[in-house]
Amino acid sequence: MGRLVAISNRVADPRKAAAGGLAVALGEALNQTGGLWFGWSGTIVEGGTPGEGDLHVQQAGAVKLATVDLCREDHDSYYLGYSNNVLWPVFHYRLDLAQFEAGFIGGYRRVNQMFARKLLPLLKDDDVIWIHDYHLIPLAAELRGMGCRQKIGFFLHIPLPPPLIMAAIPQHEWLMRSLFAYDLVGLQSEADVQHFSRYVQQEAGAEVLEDGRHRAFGSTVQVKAVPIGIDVDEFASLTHGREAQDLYERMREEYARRRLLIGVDRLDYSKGIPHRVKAFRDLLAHYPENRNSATLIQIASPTREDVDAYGDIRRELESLCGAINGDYGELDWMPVRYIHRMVARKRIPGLCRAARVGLVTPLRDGMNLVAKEFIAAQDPADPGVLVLSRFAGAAEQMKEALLVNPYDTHGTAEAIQQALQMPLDERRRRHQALLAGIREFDVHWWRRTFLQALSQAGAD
Ligand code: GDG
Repeated sequence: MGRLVAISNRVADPRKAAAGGLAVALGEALNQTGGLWFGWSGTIVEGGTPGEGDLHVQQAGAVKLATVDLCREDHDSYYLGYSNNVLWPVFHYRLDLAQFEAGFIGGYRRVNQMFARKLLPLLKDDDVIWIHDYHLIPLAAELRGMGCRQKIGFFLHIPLPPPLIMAAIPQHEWLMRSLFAYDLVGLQSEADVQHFSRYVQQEAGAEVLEDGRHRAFGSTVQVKAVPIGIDVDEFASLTHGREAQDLYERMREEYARRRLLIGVDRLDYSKGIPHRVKAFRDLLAHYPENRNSATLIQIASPTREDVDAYGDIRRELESLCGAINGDYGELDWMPVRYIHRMVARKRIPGLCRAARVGLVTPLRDGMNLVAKEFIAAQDPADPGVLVLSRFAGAAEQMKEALLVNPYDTHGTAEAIQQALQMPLDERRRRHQALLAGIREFDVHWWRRTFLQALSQAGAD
């Protein structure tokens, strides 16, 4: 196989820790193979020219990083506007939060065109190009228009919604047609593949061929569920690192008489954090034996703070946590510890391992890597229990978790109670099955499976 060229909105030095599922997974994949990683530099140039940006190239171990600056206007329309105020909410089924401003689409197309222009001279004939996520859906079409003939694959890290939700986006047909410029489109779940298939059949009269191939708009694309995984060994080894161990021991000591529940998320409305906190309040209300005992530590790391909806959820969460602590707290016990800061990656496994219950209850999520990290961090002899939303992509694979509907506050509280009461042998049995699953379908499986399918796509 030729060199791997990965393209995503943000690029991170794969030798350093990153927050956010895509950066973590791609960094791990590229670290293995080497190659080129292309994307936005993170720099916003005030007063720059739309559609223009300086290119920076640097070597980071085996990986060459090529990044482009964005001017303020492009950043605001491409990134804040179309990507995060249109595609992110709609793809997470939140039409109520979408802002369909006419000016956004121009910036989105302009930046995708600029990325194609900047990337093209860096490409070699036998490169395999792997484009990631919703910011860059039309990038292959732009590259093809400039004469690029290499294999191009796309992986969508977020859910692909059902046709009638997709159809709310004014440019939905253009977006979906853009996917036909790829040889392979990878999605997180079978449910997402069905949504794609239904959309293209209903809206574009697509013909469904073998192996997930779909023919429409005069071309054929293969669409396949390739659920993303984590590097289980790396995460498990972090668990035994000094930072994780120190934290684990401190937590164990501090919560010796109490039971710890943990949530680790970016503070995003898709993650269902307020719903989770309400379920925890319901637990305290209906199962009083947990008062003065069960403690929820919720890490909600800051993200996209310049998008309005994120300020709203922060305020909602702060007032909810304050109210619960006020209503139920004791002089020596705070029911909820809410931390709105990024926690060092090396410490997260220690926190997960000290917890009796992991709460991963998004309202909608492409996959959710935290669910898998929680399982990887557990002590197999005395593991914690995962309470997982049925609306996370991970639920298709992680059937031995306690699956919940996060909109059902009392139902979620009951599942938490079941997790807190679960006998050791059942905890072990569930953990063993979950661990075997995340080991088999780890991040290396994901990369291999996607790239193998890409190398074969369109070959016949
Ligand atoms: C997208 C999709 C899909 C979180 N807080 C901190 C921190 N994290 C790390 C976690 C985990 C990652 O960030 C989050 O991954 P998720 O998968 O939960 O979610 P998204 O960022 O929304 O990622 C998602 C993913 O792409 C991959 O395809 O699973 O569905 O939405 O690794 O541990 N890391 C550190 N400090 C924190 O405070 N260091």
